[in-house]
Amino acid sequence: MRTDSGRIMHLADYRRTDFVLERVDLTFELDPTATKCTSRMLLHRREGSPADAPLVLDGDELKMTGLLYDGMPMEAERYTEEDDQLTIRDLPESGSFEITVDTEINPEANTKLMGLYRTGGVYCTQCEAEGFRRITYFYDRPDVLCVYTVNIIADKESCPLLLSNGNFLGGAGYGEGKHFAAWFDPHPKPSYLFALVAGDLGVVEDTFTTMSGREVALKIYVEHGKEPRATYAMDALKRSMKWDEEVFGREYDLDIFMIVAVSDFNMGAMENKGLNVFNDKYVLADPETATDADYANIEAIIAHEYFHNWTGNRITCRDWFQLCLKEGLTVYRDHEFSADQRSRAVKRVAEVRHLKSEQFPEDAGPLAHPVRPTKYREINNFYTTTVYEKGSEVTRMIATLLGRDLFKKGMDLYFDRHDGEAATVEDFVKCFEDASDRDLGQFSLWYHQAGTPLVTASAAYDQAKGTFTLSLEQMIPPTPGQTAKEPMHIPLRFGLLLADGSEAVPTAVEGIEITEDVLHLTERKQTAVFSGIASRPVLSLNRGFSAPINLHFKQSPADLAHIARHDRDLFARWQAVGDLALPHLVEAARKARVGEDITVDPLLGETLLLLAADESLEAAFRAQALNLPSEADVARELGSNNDPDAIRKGRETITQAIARQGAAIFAKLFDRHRVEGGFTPDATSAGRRALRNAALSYLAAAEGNPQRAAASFAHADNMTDLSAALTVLAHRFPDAPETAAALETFRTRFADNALVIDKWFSIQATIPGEGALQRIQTLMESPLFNAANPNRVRSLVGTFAFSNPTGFNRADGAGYRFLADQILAIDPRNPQLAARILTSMRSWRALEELRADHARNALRSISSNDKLSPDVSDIVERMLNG
Ligand code: B3K
Ligand code: ZN
Repeated sequence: MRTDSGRIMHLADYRRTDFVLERVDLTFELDPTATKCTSRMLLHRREGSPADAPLVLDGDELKMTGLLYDGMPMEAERYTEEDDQLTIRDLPESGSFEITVDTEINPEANTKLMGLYRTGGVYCTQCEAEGFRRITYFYDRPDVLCVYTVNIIADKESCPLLLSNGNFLGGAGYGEGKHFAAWFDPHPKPSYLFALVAGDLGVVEDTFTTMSGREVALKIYVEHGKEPRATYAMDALKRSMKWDEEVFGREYDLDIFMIVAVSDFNMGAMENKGLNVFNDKYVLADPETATDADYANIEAIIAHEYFHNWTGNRITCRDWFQLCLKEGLTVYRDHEFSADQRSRAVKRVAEVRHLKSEQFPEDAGPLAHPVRPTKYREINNFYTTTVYEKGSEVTRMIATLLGRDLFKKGMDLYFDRHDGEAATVEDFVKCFEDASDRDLGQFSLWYHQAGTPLVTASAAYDQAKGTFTLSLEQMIPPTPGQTAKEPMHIPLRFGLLLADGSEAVPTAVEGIEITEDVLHLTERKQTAVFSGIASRPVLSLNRGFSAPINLHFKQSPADLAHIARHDRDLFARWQAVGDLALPHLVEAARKARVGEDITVDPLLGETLLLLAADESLEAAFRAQALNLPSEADVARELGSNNDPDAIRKGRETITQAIARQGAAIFAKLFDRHRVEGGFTPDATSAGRRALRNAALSYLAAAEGNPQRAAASFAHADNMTDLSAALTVLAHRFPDAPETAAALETFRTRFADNALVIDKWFSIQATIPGEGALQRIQTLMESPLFNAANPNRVRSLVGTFAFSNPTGFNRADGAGYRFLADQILAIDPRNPQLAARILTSMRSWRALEELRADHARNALRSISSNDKLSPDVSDIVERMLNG
């Protein structure tokens, strides 16, 4: 039976189920190709539901082998199985009854990796969003919560380990070489949080004592032999548990917390109650094979999934439209965690870089949608950077508006009021309104209006009057399905910097509400007058990126340089460098396009180098300051008619100029930031490595030969330095013999380590220029390429399409045609993966005409295929028509 549809789900259509599910007992008899699942559900009709309403359960590609009513076979005329639904009629008006559904599942054949599947000999499940219905007929929706008992029967030898959610009840032999285990999860949960894992895995064990003194067993399961690579993840887990107690007052609530790492997974990880399943990329790390970025990701994702235990699991979503309620909030929590564990400013820079490079393009293109959408066709396509990252920014803005104490009060109220419930965004916002007595009605538009607001600012200083006047105007661009927008409540953190670096304190402000250092822009146009300002200040606006907006504020290069040097907000200093650089990069791209000479204002290099050389700043921050806005940033700033080759050429010219200007400084940075002693993944050492490798990259540009990078590659004793050197070699000197030799050394040294080989593919997939496509096609022929492994496909095809602007957007359109072929090849096997990779074309309308034509044709060639999955079909149609 095929799933979907083309059916569109609307928020406005939400209604509760006609029956209440009291509990479910699941029994699995595992077999690679014929697993038996028996589901016994205890139900009763909901008070007020029509007496003749049938029970309608969801299914997807199911083979039902039995159906019982109160233990007796169900009469054929009482049920129908069609359109992925099981409909049962003539059910009692009152009192509980039991429905038993038997299904047979083929985990081996489940290449969609949704529901129950096998990876590396291990049985595992992925149920969010709608995978449970691929296991059995069920109320597979987040507002149906109940307690689960799970019995697992499996071959003892191949599956010594039998895991599910909750606490372990017991186990025993089962005859014929089999054994069984029983688990009970006392916390009512929706089906998307169900998990089962069975197989033969190694384990790292530890314990955590909670704030009320309960001891929790912690276990991380990995492939045998990989246990030592899971110790960092364990450390991150314990720190997350502690942090959530200290900062949010949240305690863990079961006797055991388990993480299982698998190598075939459609996403990063999954927060199943008490039994998280992870892509092994976000568990396994050691200095030889993981970069500092890998360590930081592991820490963040372990924390994220753990934090879901409260924001997502204890309080879940009423329906999938509310996805940001758990995802945006949990991203905010993991961001705060990482900021506390590392450097807050550096973390904020990384977050904003990510937001601008991923979410802003989504919000500006055909796939734009509100943080809280009102309709969807395929829910898996709404696990987007808008729901996650913009959702997190909206939560951050609530914290900014309310201040630390009231935000905490609102969070506590949310946990108290909605524990054990399936809540909505309105429920969440109400808690902050009640806690603060503030009206968040206008603010809530952030959930409902898509598109990145554009704030235009202009300022004037009147020496005679001692006033500083700031005019602000906001505009929210039209997005698919939303043409007219209301003005929003935009909190802008600010400061008025004086010539000596101190800050002006106005005696009065008129025309705008200010709380502490936050300006509240609430109208379409607003003018603020600050009095008592004795000398001309430099305005530092949107400090800390307090609002996720595009800001157009023409500040002179001298003012930006002043902010870059003096702002007390480190983030603002970084932002000022970017703001200084961006117009240069834009201008350079324009000139490159028409063949004009590109000149570079030395102030840019001076400012950048001043920060880079400032020993009083942390190394990680200095590395970020050296990292010029990306080609994608320039494309976004240009907005339309983009020529990726010209953008690259312009950026490259500026990079070269800075590299030459700062050659001596870079050489010093490179020599002085070698990290001595053994590798540790702490933020300080990571920062030193980042700064040193940033210097290496500029030095390679200045020197124009691969020697230094080749030497760095040869001497590297950790993956961060090794992969950084290899990237410089491959990207800057793709044809040098040194590069070929390094790639070969890397491949042979790590041939057995899939996660490292993914890096080998990614580094080559991002080599810029026309030749990229040919290289990708050759790499796909490599015996190391594996089309069945999502990480591998993402590392080559995904990375090429998302992160190689000149290679992918080749002027002849061959990159798009290649991608279209790949999407059609991946889709039948794994629709979610195909749909995700296809979103790499979300900015196609912003390309110059010829490329845009090629892109449109490629999209049409996908769309004209009549066997598309709903996942790909949803994306391609929105991309063409949105
Ligand atoms: N909640 C999961 C994502 C599920 C994606 C389903 N297509 C992981 C996370 O955000 O924590
Ligand atoms: Zn999440």
